[in-house]
Amino acid sequence: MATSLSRYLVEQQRAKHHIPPELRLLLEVVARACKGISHAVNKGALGGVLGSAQSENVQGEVQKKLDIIANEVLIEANEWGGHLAAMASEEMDSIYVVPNRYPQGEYLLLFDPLDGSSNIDVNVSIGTIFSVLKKPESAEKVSEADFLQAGQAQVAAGYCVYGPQTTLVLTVGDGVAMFTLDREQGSFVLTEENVRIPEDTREFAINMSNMRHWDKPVTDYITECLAGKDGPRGKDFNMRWVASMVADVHRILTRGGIFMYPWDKRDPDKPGKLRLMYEANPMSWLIEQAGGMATNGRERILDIQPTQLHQRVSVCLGSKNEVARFTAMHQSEA
Ligand code: AHM
Ligand code: MG
Repeated sequence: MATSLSRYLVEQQRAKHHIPPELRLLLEVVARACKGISHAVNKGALGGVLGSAQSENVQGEVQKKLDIIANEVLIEANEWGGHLAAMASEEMDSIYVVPNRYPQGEYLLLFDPLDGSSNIDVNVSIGTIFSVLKKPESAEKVSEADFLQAGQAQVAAGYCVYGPQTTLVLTVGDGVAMFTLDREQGSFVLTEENVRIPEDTREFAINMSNMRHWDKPVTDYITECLAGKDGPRGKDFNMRWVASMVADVHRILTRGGIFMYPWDKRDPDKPGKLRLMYEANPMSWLIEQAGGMATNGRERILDIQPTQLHQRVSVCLGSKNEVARFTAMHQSEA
């Protein structure tokens, strides 16, 4: 018989003692919210959810209607359960503290409600990314500072990709599991366990249009890949770029590859495009749990001590040997 997400989580709690009951319930609620978002995404133009919301988020990016809908679905689903103290989102300037009328729990939830916003209106895969932290014990009144924990402190992380199928991918520190949404049953069903990323790959993902702005180690690495069989790598590479991190990471977890969104000279004071706490950290933990590697070119992403909720970071993640090579090329430059 197929294993549902609920059963998988109960096993993680009871038999494996990986998660306490409160975290299990929290993850069930996140999954339920993802089902709701999947439903809205599926309706598309019929649900009147496409297009711009005529507003900007804290990072100055124009919000799409679905960015805001997904954010609301996640907040409304999670605020009353009693498991959370506060939430943080790409779409909110500051943290959302659970209102006084509900009990406050011990966990902090961070999310990018709808990643890959530029793909919403063109019917290409998008997704929700989430990360769960424990509220520090000393904290009485929860504050933004409580969220500033390195990625290695995460107690759960995952994403839900809304593509040809809706797939929820999760880690609680016991490997990576994938669940496919069965729309007839209305539940997520375990379809892949112990996901492993091949250590080698011939497929890279980077936005090549930024090439003239890259730092030398990035240019050197990609130049080697492009030289293919005739170059120092002695093999041909293929390229993919969906422009939805969830979809690119999902491909890498499924068949290997390397994904890069490095710092570049367009905006030299910005450390990168992607956000550390609700994009890079959860994805990096998933990748490491599947045997891959994730760095900012110089250090392990999960070791970075955040100083700001919305801080950005350079990202390189995926098949171990390629990420190691990319990172070594940066280190030899230093
Ligand atoms: P978003 O969270 O506003 O959607 O931005 C993040 C997305 C990633 O999913 C993707 O890897 C990247 O931005 C694509 O950026 P670009 O359009 O510069 O290629
Ligand atoms: Mg995003």
